[in-house]
Amino acid sequence: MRTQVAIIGAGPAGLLLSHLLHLEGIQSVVLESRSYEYCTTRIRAGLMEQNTVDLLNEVGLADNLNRFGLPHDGVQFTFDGACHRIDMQELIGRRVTIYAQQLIVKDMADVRRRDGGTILFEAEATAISGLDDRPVVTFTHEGELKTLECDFLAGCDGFHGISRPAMPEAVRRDYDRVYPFGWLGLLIAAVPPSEELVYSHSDSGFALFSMRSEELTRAYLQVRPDDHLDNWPAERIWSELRGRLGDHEGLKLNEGEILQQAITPMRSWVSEPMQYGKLFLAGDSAHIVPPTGAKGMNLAMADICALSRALLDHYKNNRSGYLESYTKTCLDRVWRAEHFSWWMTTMLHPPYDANPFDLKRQIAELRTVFGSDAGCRLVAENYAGLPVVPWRP
Ligand code: RFL
Ligand code: PHB
Repeated sequence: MRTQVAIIGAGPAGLLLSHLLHLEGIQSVVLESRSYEYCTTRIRAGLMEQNTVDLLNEVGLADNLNRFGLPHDGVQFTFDGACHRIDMQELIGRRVTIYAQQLIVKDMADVRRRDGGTILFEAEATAISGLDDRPVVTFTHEGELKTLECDFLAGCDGFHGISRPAMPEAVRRDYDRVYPFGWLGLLIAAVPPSEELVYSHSDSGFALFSMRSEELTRAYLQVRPDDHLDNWPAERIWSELRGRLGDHEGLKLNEGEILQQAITPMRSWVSEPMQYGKLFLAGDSAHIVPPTGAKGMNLAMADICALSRALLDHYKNNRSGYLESYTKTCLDRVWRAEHFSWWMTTMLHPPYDANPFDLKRQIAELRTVFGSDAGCRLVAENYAGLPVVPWRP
């Protein structure tokens, strides 16, 4: 097989790239190790920045997002017995939207299939060669070993993919921080405590109350990094959710069946550079953020805008400047999101070895930020999303 751009991974990054290239007449093939069913039902992110929503509208991917997405003008933070609301709409004229990652993945995969795009599910890339000149990907599909030749290779294969390790060790540098806590993610058949997201700091740990619909709560509890689901029987989950949300007017914890639960570790991690020869990394294959800032999926799509602009400028205008500056364009924005996600995480999670001074200091920081217009604006600007480069040259 041969194509112009080979894409490994049918997550938000890979599928968006394939669609944008198609809009401008550039061919691609997407290789995805998992099945269509797995990719379109796996529960992960849920919050989209305004930029992401605007982009998906601009490129014809937002029909379901506009019908079923839940736009939020504000977001709430509880700590020290009080609830603070940040009105993003009022402060900066922007907002965020709740729409599940597996649904936007399904929407994008379905649009690619409708448009005759090639996405090979259950096709695992096993080796990469020729990155300096003519890349070749070896993959297994329908029981056979096959090869895909291309002009460019987009490594959209997430943190555990094969693209990043295919770069020579000597050119790469990793920046890493592992946090001393994880998140227990819960999907609950109950009306969410509030119409907006609530981030709750408490002495017994952080909790986040999000949603997937008006009847479906998505909640997260700070847990120890090596914690196990066996340690979290339903009574403990409910008592921690109730305790950490606290008593606030207008916020009501509703109980319901716990439909799904899983523990995720938290880390910050960046690999630099994001390109080598004809290989370009995008999304989680190049960087990871802790979920507290809700940035991962949004960063993946922002990288793709830079990559699509660079590839289109090469194919349409025979120019290479955007390809050469790809890493810098992405990482300038990525590092700011890394900082915001780290900041939200360290500000909102009491460490397990915190002494009374640490807790008082943390509450003072929360009061400094949320008690100030400038602080609220800073949070709003970063939470609703920093500017993204245009996806076309
Ligand atoms: P993905 O989604 O991991 O997709 C990579 C795809 O590559 C495939 N793959 C391969 N295919 C072929 N051959 C191989 N050798 C392959 N190796 C891997 C994989 O099967 C997979 O389908 O990466 P992408 O596209 O970069 O997207 C990144 C996002 O998925 C991720 O950043 C977000 O889910 C992070 N995240 C959140 N991001 C947000 O923007 N807002 C949120 O609210 C948010 N909440 C979250 C999150 C992540 C979470 N977890 C589970 C880590 C909440 C949680 C709990
Ligand atoms: C989610 O709804 O899954 C979600 C929302 C905000 C976050 C993290 C996850 O910061």
